[in-house]
Amino acid sequence: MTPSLDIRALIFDLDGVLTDTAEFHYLAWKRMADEEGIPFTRQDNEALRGVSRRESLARILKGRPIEEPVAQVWMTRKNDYYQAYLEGITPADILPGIPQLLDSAKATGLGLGVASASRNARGVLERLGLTHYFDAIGDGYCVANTKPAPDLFVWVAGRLDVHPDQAVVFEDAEAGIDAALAGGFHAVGVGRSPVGHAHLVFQNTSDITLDRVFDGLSQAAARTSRE
Ligand code: B16
Ligand code: MG
Repeated sequence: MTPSLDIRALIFDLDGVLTDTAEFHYLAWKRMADEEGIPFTRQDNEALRGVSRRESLARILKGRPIEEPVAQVWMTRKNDYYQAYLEGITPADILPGIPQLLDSAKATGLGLGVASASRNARGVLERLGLTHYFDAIGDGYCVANTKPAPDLFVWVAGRLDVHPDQAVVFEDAEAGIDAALAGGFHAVGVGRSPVGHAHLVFQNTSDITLDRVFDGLSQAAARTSRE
């Protein structure tokens, strides 16, 4: 028998799911790294998806020691560069299919949340014109332990008044899928990063519809119950 799902909310990662700011993060870190003579490539940048600003710096440094006050100065500088790029963001930068997905979820009565590791998340949502869709917005200020810890998703689910197994998380990052699975959420991977351990994966946001999500998650739950 196919287990029936009781989905009441959708929780979206921001960077890489609602919009694609990874290039801006890359350009800002790259400028800072070049100024400090630290090698940093686009490929290195892929490992920074979904992880906090401090963890991003640690991964860029690859074990090279740094005094904490210096780390704080470098991160502030990178964030200044990043925020200059964000000034150019408009609703045209929402990824394809996302407005339709949010509209159909709203019409169906699902709760909607954002769970982003970014401390710039609220500003980005405002620039995209998406803030009004969401009943709960969790960002890099809300919890101490960021992805891959499940804390941020659990925080948003609490605000939406749903249990993790009543919520679907959409994530583009390995750390984000790890976090969703650790929290007991239904996990949907988006894009080409290592998200294959999600319950369901869409290569492009334009492919995501509510019917496909519910069908795909039902099939994943049926597979699990047979194992
Ligand atoms: P900030 P998400 C994450 O956002 C980004 O994917 C990640 O690359 C970034 O380091 C992190 O936010 C922190 O961002 O420096 O703006 O606080 O994918 O969780 O929406
Ligand atoms: Mg992301």
